[in-house]
Amino acid sequence: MSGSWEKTACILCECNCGLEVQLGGEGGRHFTRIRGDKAHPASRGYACEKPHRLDYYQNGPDRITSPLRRKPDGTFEEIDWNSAIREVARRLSAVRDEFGGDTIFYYGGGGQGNHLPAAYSAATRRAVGSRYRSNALAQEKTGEFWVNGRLMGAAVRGDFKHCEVALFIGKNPWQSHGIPRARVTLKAIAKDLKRAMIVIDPRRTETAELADIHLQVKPGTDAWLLAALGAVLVEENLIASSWLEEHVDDYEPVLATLGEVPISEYCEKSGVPETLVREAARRIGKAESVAVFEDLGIQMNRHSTLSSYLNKLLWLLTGNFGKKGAQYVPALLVNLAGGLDKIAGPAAKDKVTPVVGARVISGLVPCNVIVDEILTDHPKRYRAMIVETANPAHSLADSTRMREALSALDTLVVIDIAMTETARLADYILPTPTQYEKAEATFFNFEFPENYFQLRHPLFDPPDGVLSEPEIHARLCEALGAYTEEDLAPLHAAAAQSREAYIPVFFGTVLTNPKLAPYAPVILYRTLGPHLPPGLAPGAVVWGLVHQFAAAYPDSLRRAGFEGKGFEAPERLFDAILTSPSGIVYSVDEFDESWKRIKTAGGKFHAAIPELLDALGSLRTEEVGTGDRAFPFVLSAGERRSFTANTILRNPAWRKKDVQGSLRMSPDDAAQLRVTDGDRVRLTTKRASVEVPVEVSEMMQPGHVSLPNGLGLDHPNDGGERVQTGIAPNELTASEDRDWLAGTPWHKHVPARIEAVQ
Ligand SMILES: Nc1nc2c(c(=O)[nH]1)N[C@H]1C(S)=C(S)[C@@H](COP(=O)(O)OP(=O)(O)OC[C@H]3O[C@@H](n4cnc5c(=O)[nH]c(N)nc54)[C@H](O)[C@@H]3O)O[C@H]1N2
Ligand SMILES: Nc1nc2c(c(=O)[nH]1)N[C@H]1C(S)=C(S)[C@@H](COP(=O)(O)OP(=O)(O)OC[C@H]3O[C@@H](n4cnc5c(=O)[nH]c(N)nc54)[C@H](O)[C@@H]3O)O[C@H]1N2
Ligand code: SF4
Ligand SMILES: [Mo]
Repeated sequence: MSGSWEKTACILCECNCGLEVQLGGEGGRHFTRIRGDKAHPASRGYACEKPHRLDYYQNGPDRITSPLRRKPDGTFEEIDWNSAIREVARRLSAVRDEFGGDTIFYYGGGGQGNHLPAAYSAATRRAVGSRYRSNALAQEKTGEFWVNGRLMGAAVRGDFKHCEVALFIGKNPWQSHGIPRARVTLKAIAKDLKRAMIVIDPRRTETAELADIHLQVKPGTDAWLLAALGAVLVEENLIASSWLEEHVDDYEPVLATLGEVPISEYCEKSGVPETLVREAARRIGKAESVAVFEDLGIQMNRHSTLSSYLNKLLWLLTGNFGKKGAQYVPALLVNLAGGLDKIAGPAAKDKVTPVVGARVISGLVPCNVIVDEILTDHPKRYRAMIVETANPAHSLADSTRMREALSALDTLVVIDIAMTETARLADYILPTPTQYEKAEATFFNFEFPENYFQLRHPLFDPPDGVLSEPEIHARLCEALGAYTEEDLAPLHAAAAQSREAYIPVFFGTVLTNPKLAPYAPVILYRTLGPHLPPGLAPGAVVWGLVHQFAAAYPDSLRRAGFEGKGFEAPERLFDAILTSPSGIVYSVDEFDESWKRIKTAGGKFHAAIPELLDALGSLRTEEVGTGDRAFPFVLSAGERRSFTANTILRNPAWRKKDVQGSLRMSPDDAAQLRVTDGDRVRLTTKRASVEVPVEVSEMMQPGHVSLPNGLGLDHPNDGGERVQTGIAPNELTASEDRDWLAGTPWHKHVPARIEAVQ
C-alpha cells in the first residue's frame, strides 16, 4: 500500500490532530511518511514535531503478543486466551463473592487517544460488581470539575479562536497544546494588536515569550495572585454588575470577601509587581471577551481547588460566559466530567472512598489516595485491580508505595500493549493491538461552536496473540455469565436484517431490561459490530452514543446537517462517522447555547462556595515557599517539553534532543552551585535522591527547578540488557502531598534540595 496516504490521528496529546500517513518498510509495518490531515475538522492540517516519531510507538520495544500469567517465582509464562479469560474471571468473581464487588478497583480506560476501552470496560465493571474507579483526570482535573459542578453543574472550555484576551494559568500550550492548532492560534493572538495574551507561570515559557503580560509568579503562590487579581476587579469596579445581577446567584459574599483581600501584600507574596497585576486585571475587566485555560501548573499545586475557583471568578465577575470568545459548554458525545449536575448546589453530598473517606468527584477516586485504599487492613480495602491503558506504577505519586500497593493486591490484571512498569507487577497481562491496529476514537472533543468526532480506521493487522479491548471485555462478561447466547439471539437476527430493524430490538430488549442494560456496550459490539464495515466493529458502542446524543442535543445535530424523522438523524450521523475517516462535525451551536446547559436549579451560576471562601480567608495567615530549610528549592516534577508524551513511547530514541531529560535551573542557582549545562547534580526530596544532568535555563527563576514528564522508563538496549533513561518523576513525589478538597497532587510543588556532584 506504500504510496497511498491513509487517514488517522496523533495519539500523543489530547488534541489528537488528524494525520495522513504512508506505510511501508519491513513487512509494510512501519510509518514511512506522516503529515497533518487538511481534512480533519479541528486540526486542519496542523501537526507539531512529535507525530513524526510515531513509528517508535507502533514498533516499540516491550510489545506483548500473548496473554501472560505470573508464576510463583515472579516470572511470566505465556498462556492461551481461553485460560487467561477463564482464570481472570474466576479470580475476580472469587474476590467479589468473598469481599464484595466494591473491593475490585478499575484504573485507566483511556490514554491520550484511545477512549473506547473506557466505554467497553463499563460492562466488565458491572459484571464484577465494581463500584470504584479512577484515571489520570483524578490527578489533574477533579478539583476544577468540583468547582464547575458547584458553580453551574457543567464543565466549561475557553474560546481561544475568537477571544480578545487569552489567559493561560499554569499552562504552556506552545509545548502541551490542549487547544486546536495551538502554535498557530498563539501566534495569531500575539500578532493582533487588538488582542492580548496573559500568562501566569513561574517560568518564562515559550508561551510567556509571546505574551503581552507575563505574571511570573513565585512557584506555588497562584492563590494569592489570583485573589489579588479578583480583588482589583472589585476595587476598581471592573465587574459586570448588571450581568451578575441577571445571571448569578449569591455573588455578594464573593465581592465582600474579595473586597477584604490586602492587594499589595498578596502581590508581594506572589512575587509579581502590583502595577503589573493591576494592568492585567484592567485588561481582563475591559475586554470584549476573555478565554481562560488553567492547567497542571495550578491543578497539581498547593491550593489547587481554591486556585480553580479564583480563576473561574475572574471570568464570572467579568461576564465572560455564553458569548463569542468567552467560556462555553460544548455539546459532548461522551462527558468525561460526568455527574457534575449532581453536585450543583451546596446541599449535594459527595460520595467518598471506603477507607480514607476522600471525595469521589465525577466518579473518580483521587489518584493520591489509592495507595491508602489498598495498604491497610480495613475490611473494604481494594483487593483486586484492573488497569487498562495506563501506567500507574509510573504516573501516580509515590512510586515506591504504589509498587508496594499493587503488589499487595490479591489480583492485578493489566490490559496494555507493552510490558510497562505496572504490567511487570501484574498477575495477568492481557495484550491488545496498538491504536493503529484497530479502530479507535477519542472523546477529547471539546470544540465549539462546531464539535467533531473521528472514528479512526485500523492501518495495520494486529499480530497473532492479541485481542482488542472490546473483545476482551465481551469475553470477560461472557465468562462471568453476564448474558447468554439466548439473550443475544434476537439482536443477532435483527442486525443481520438491517440497522433499521436492529433499533427497536436493541432499545426494546436491552435498554429496557435491567439485567442486560449494564452490558449494552459489549452487547452492541457482539451483535452490531459484525455488521459494520471491515475493521470497524469496535465502533459499535459509538452507535449507542450517537443515539444518546441525538436525544439530548437534537438542535445541535440538526444544525450540523443531520435531520430526519425518528431515528433518521442519528442513523445518518453514524453512517457519516463510518465513512469519514478524517472525522466529522457532529454538532453546531449558537454562541448562547451554553446557557441552556447550566444545570443549577434556577439556571443561574452559584457564585458563593462557602468551603472555598473560607480557604480564601485562610490565605492571610499562610506562608509562601516550601517552609522547610532542608528543602529550599521548589521542584516541578513533570514539565511538558517538545519530546515528552507521558509514557506512550517507551524507546528513548524517539527524542530528538535531551534524551536524558535535564533538570532545568536558573542561571543564578547554577552559578551558586557552580554547575553548568550537562553537569550532574544530586536532587533530593523527602522520598528519594537521584542524580540528574542540569540545563541552565533563562526560563527558570531562582529557587525553582523543573524535570520533564514521562521519563525514567526502562527498555532493552542494543545488547538486550534493560536500562533506565532519565528520572521517573514520581520516585520523588509523596502521596500525602495533595489538595485537601479534591485530593489532587502537588507534583509541581515538591520541596527539594540540590547539591553539585563532584
Ligand atoms: N509535549 C507534550 N505535550 C503534552 C503532554 C506531554 O506529555 N508532552 N501531555 C498532555 C497532558 S496528559 C496534559 S494533562 C497536558 C498538560 O499541559 P500543561 O499543564 O501545559 O503542562 P506542564 O508543562 O505540566 O505544566 C504547565 C506549566 O505549569 C507551570 N508551573 C509550574 N509551577 C507552577 C506554579 O506554581 N504556578 C503556575 N501558574 N504555573 C506553574 C510550569 O512552569 C509549566 O510551564 O499536556 C498534554 N500535552
Ligand atoms: N509527577 C508527575 N506525574 C504525572 C504528571 C506530571 O505532570 N507529574 N502528569 C500526569 C498526567 S496529566 C497524566 S495524563 C498521566 C498519564 O499517565 P497514565 O494515565 O498512566 O498514561 P500514559 O503514561 O499515557 O500510559 C498509557 C499506557 O497505555 C498503553 N497503551 C498505548 N496504547 C494502548 C492501547 O491501544 N491499548 C491499551 N490497552 N494500552 C495502550 C501504553 O503502553 C501505556 O502503558 O501522568 C500523570 N503523572
Ligand atoms: S499537538 Fe498533540 S495531537 Fe497534535 S500533533 Fe502534536 S502531539 Fe500530536
Ligand atoms: Mo494529563
